[in-house]
Amino acid sequence: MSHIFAALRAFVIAVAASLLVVVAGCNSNPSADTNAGESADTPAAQVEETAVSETPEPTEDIAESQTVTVAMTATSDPTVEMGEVSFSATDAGLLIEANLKNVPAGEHGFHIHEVDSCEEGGKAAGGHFNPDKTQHGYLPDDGLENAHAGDLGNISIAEDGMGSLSLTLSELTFDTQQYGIKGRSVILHEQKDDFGQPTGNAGGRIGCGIT
Ligand SMILES: [Cu+2]
Ligand SMILES: [Zn+2]
Repeated sequence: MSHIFAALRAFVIAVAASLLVVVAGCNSNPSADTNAGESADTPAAQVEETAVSETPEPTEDIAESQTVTVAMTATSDPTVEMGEVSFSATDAGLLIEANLKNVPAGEHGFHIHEVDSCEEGGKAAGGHFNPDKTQHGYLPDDGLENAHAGDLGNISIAEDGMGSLSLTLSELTFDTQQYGIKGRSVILHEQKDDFGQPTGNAGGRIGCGIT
């Protein structure tokens, strides 16, 4: 009789142990939580299709399906919308398309700055995104050797306050790698970038968006 009891007891323990393994397995499934954290990192960015860089896979693999759109607002009053800037990975590189509005007519310096903040009238965005500590220039012409990675030149705004720009840059990616511009800011300046040193003499920061 005690043998049967002992066998039964062993069986119950075995079943209980395997149930614990199953429960622990369910609780440790991290995918839902990880995704929620990912989007919480980028409150101002609207990620249209997922696949942001969790793994060190080549960017090309996530490229074609991904577009991120960043809202631009006035640094003097964040309730004033200044249009948007979208980032799409293509075979030729990162496509940056800006469609701005409510901006004074003329040429305005347009850069990626280092820090993901629009506070303090845009000053909290820090300096130009410059991973290689090079001089200021115009990335499409000067390349990473002679321009900051964030040097996107100027955007031309018409009398109606609107302007657009489209650049494809093979040097840049939208992630947090060396030339990745995720987790940074897009700054629209008060004045024209004249490509002088150290930062183009473009004056104050009138528009800002967080990547
Ligand atoms: Cu700038
Ligand atoms: Zn620069």
